[in-house]
Amino acid sequence: MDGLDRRGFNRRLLLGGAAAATSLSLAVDTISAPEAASADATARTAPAGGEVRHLKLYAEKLADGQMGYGLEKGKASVPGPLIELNEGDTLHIEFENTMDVRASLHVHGLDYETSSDGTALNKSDVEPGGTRTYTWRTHAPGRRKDGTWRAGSAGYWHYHDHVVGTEHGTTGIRKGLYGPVIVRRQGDVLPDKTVTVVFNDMLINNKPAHTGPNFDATVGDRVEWVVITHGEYYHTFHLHGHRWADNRTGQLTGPDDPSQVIDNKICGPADSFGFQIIAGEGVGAGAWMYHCHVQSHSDMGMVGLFLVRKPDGTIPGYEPHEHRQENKQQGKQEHKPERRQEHAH
Ligand SMILES: [Cu+2]
Repeated sequence: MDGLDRRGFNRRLLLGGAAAATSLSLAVDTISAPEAASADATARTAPAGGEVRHLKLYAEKLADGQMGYGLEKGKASVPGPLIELNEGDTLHIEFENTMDVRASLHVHGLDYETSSDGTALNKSDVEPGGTRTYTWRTHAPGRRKDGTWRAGSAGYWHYHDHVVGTEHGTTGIRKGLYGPVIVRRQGDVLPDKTVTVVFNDMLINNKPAHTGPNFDATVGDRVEWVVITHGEYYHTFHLHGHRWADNRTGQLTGPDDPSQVIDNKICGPADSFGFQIIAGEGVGAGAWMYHCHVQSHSDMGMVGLFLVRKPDGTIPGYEPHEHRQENKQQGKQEHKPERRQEHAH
């Protein structure tokens, strides 16, 4: 865990009921052999859903004027906690609004009644100091009575406020009231860790330009990325040195999976997608950039680092100060070297 994401680790909520992460310690060389996967099928997978779960969630004002969701009072973060479910699960969220303005919780991709819509339209928002239980349901795919196929809930989704500032939550989202949701299908491969990147207007995870966030991993870790966009602009998410499949899981199911393999994807407001990669697979440890590939956006600081370490903890060729200098010369916006240093290890 790097400095910034330590918070993220704490707020990670494993609703899937899976055992603590066991590292998938296949050597990079072994993975590159096509037959290795079937010969050594050790990946952990998601169990069947169907459980009824409960969660307490708070909306809070943060010290810096931003707003966040948190699992405990005083622990709100931007983005809010990762919520993971398995298809078939039901989640009851007791939502407490500790702020002095009305707030709500609105989710994408899941099943909910209008009473859990999180909008003023349906009177499903929450007054200052109030609480409300939102119920999210999920379902597995299956055939309808008329013979057509109904999609399951599995996917990389997200939740956000829908009332702060305007009836669409424009201020709430701008200030940080958003977070990731993952619904897994039975058999989906589970990651060693999950990181969330939210392009929100011209910031990533509401952090100042040029300050990341950075994410840490060790070569061979199975790292899951959730990418979400909010705000006014379209962005293109690009990760250096790694690629993924442009489908529901971001992974190929086998040699005949026709999904396009990509390393760059457009993501407009309220879009979300996710994928898993093996850190440093075929390319090794290093400081790998991720950034919005709209050139003016990356120049203005929509960039962070995927710091992939060797097992001994070192990152070959990575010198944080050089990177900082580059930003200083190229970036027009105010730069905060102290913050950058925080991310450096
Ligand atoms: Cu952009």
